[in-house]
Amino acid sequence: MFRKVLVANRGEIALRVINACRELGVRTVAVYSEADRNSLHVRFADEAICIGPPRPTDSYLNVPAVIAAAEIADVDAIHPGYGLLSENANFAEVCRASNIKFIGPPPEVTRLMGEKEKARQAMKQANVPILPGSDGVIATADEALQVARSIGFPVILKAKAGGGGRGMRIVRTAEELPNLYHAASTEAANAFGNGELYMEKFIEQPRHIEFQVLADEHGNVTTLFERECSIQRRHQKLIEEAPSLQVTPKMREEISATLNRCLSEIGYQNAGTIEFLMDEDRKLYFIEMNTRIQVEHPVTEAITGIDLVKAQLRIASGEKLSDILPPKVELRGHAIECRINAEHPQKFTPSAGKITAFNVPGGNGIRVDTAQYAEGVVPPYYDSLIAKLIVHGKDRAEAMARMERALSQFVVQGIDTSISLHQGIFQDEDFRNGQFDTKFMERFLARRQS
Ligand code: MV4
Repeated sequence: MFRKVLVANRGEIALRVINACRELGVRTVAVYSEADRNSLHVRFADEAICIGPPRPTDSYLNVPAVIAAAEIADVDAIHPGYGLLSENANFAEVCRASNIKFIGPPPEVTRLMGEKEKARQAMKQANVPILPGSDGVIATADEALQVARSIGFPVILKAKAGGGGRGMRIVRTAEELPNLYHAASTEAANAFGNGELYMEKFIEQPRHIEFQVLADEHGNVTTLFERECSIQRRHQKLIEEAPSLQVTPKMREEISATLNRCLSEIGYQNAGTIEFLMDEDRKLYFIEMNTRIQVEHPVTEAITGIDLVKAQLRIASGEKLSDILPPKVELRGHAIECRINAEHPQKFTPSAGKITAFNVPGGNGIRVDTAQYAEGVVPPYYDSLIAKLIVHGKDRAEAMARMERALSQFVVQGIDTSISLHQGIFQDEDFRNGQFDTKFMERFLARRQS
């Protein structure tokens, strides 16, 4: 196992990684911006190094500053958490060149999955179901029209270098295609420095379902069930649960077997998530892969009993999955996560400032991942996630009752939070019945307005 790990992140995930290291007897080095001087990830790490001014580009995203801190502290490895540098293949390459283990997949694999159309073709090769679409990128609006006619409208144009919803356009008719093609390409060029597009059949009201995988450095891959992440607004997930009510044991087994084979062939390593869309016929189609630990990983931890961050550390230090996991991983009960954001519950405007009161719920089946505390400060420079409330129960009904109880005991004063929004969602009949897709929040908010 590593002697010392630098945690290249902030907030709850930095603390989550520090906790896993501590329990494995690994020393930790926090890095922090000037705005995070009093953060818990700084307080609970063995060492802490300030790497720059508050803005992420000046600190957490500053590769030379992070590497310098790693050299000065003499660490063996860097854990990138999620977001920030976690899916930056160049950063992973700099780590490799500096003899520092990057806790994640090799840079070549990160780069492959970052090129969304290449990832799509790689999955297709391995029999993972994909949507009808282009074979590779589309060079011109004319070619786009040909592909669209062959697969049938509506279609969606996506940026090859994109992901997370940017540089996408839904195209419903041939007439509007040329303009939307150029708009998507320009937006992608500005956002990602690459205007190349590909095309897929557009699914109107998909569910977002993703599978968690772990892969060791000896070619072994295990899929650890799925998460249902359809409750989102503007590509920001609000609630995640595991398992999905829509995925049958047979579907789960088939997808898992295919993914295990596919990722072993690709040479995948460490934790990863494979995102699927589910259509009205409950068929699953691969859309993209995330090569990092995700925000919502605790719901998988709850139903499997596996500590995914410890598994990441053990995999990166060369251990085999067979030594990390129990002989058979059973799916136990049901877990739900609410993302508690520092934002207005109706207007969704970010809310920075000092927290004046903070009471975290506890008790049976409750987990709270947060780096916040009473008298703590939410700086305006970073994403608005301040806590994750995760519940586990014997079934979805018990998990829901637990979540409602926990939400009612979660007190945050001094800033706005999404707690009351979550309470509203948990009273919604469609949500309670599991009748939702990625359009749920739009309908829910429209209903609330009137
Ligand atoms: C789609 C789609 C419908 N059809 N692709 C949005 C983010 C990116 N990861 C993929 N996204 C979508 N791709 C096809 N072929 C609808 C979405 C989409 C979406 C997907 C998952 C969760 C929320 C979403 C919200 C709007 C659109």
